[in-house]
Amino acid sequence: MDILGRLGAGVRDAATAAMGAVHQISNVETLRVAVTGLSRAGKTVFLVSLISNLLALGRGRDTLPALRAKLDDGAGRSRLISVAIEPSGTQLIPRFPYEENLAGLAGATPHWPAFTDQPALITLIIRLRRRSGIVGMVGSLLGEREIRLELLDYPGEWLLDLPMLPQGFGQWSRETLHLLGQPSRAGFADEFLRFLAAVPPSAAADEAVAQHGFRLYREALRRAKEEQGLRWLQPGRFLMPGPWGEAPFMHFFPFMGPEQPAFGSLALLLRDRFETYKAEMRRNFFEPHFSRFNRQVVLVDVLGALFAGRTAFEDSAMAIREIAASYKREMQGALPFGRRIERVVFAVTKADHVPDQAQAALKQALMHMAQPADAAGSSFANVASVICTVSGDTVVDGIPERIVFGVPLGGTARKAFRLGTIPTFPVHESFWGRPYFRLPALRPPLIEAGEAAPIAQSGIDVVLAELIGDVL
Ligand SMILES: Nc1nc2c(ncn2[C@@H]2O[C@H](COP(=O)(O)OP(=O)(O)O)[C@@H](O)[C@H]2O)c(=O)[nH]1
Ligand SMILES: [Mg+2]
Repeated sequence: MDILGRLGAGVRDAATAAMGAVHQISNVETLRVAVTGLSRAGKTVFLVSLISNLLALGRGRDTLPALRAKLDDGAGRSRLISVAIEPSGTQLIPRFPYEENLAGLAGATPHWPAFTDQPALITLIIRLRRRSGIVGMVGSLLGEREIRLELLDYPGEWLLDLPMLPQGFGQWSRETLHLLGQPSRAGFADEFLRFLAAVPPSAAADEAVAQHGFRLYREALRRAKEEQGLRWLQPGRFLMPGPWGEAPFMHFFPFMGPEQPAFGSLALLLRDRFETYKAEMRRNFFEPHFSRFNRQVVLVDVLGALFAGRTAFEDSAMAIREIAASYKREMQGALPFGRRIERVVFAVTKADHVPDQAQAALKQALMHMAQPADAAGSSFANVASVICTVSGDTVVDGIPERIVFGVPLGGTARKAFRLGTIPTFPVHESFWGRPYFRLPALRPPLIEAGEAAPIAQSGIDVVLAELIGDVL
């Protein structure tokens, strides 16, 4: 922009002379997009499909109409020249294993990507012609543009630590213990709560006690997640340690000690560890992350949460709402991490689990979950990264119903799937009366390996258009 501005002011000769330099400075831009979501939200699958479809677009296969529209040159032709994966070079973060994940999905017995809590990065190089007419001759002098699209996959659980940053140990402990006492969680934390009751507030610092308490507390978090589908579980790194693993400073737990803990007390040790944990998260994750990745995609498994029952849904909604609220604060410049977040797209994943006619209700459910995200710059989309079903009609008890058909994972025969209706919000009491179930894992359709054909998806083009359409 600066360079174009100066050229516009009439420094034409200088422009011609400095063509080489200008080309280098202005023709390569880097866009940094972070893809996040709680575990199993569909991040890995989303990225594989996004890359597959972008590479295909570069070869002239248009499966991304909303994005293609942003690339139009005004005369019906695409300005896109090519899309390629950038060699990793000296990248510090592990590379996102695109080829391996695609090979798994495209195998004779297709399988979904393996679970990982490690962040992974991959960069695409998008080459395109400039818009004609906007900068006219100068534009053609400047030549092609090259956009480096950095794509990062990282666990959304870590964002759950953002609200902890301004809290002191006392406040965090009080709120966390209050939550643990709620009927929805009490059963999972019994052993931890019994342990707590036996530790006097003024107990002396003892490594064995600190470690034991940490393990019991973490076990309560793990059980709440696995057995009840809860997601509002702090600290985020306890269940998703990521590349840093477990270290002594993490061996703390919520604890109500004296206001001013004495030197050498357990309360002081736990408080110091809590503060170190926050400082670590800030230094190793929040600061590098938010100062770099200013465009974010938050994937939400709305259906998984909705059909896991009221407690699981409300807890997931709370987690997503907290994430949305911290993005909003970041966008308004209230978080001290440097560069502002410019765009956030919230997307419901696995939208192929419900028929075409239920898509609007699904999006409403997402918007309800991500309520505080109404700041300018946030948008919402429905995504099926890998379409595993087809919509069709059936008759149940004499009443016609629109449902989806797909193959359950591990099976071969096509089956009808009826998840039931998506409720409107606020959810009517009667909705929660039905039995809970886990979203069935579906078999991915047969996918051609290599570069032959893009993965069949829906909605990825809308996400991309919202996310990067403004700079294409
Ligand atoms: N039917 C369907 N299932 C999906 C889709 N995306 C993800 N899944 C399912 O969700 C699981 C978790 O996805 P994954 O990308 O590994 O989640 P991550 O933990 O957020 O990286 C996969 O193993 C699939 O079973 C989709 O577009 N359609
Ligand atoms: Mg993953």
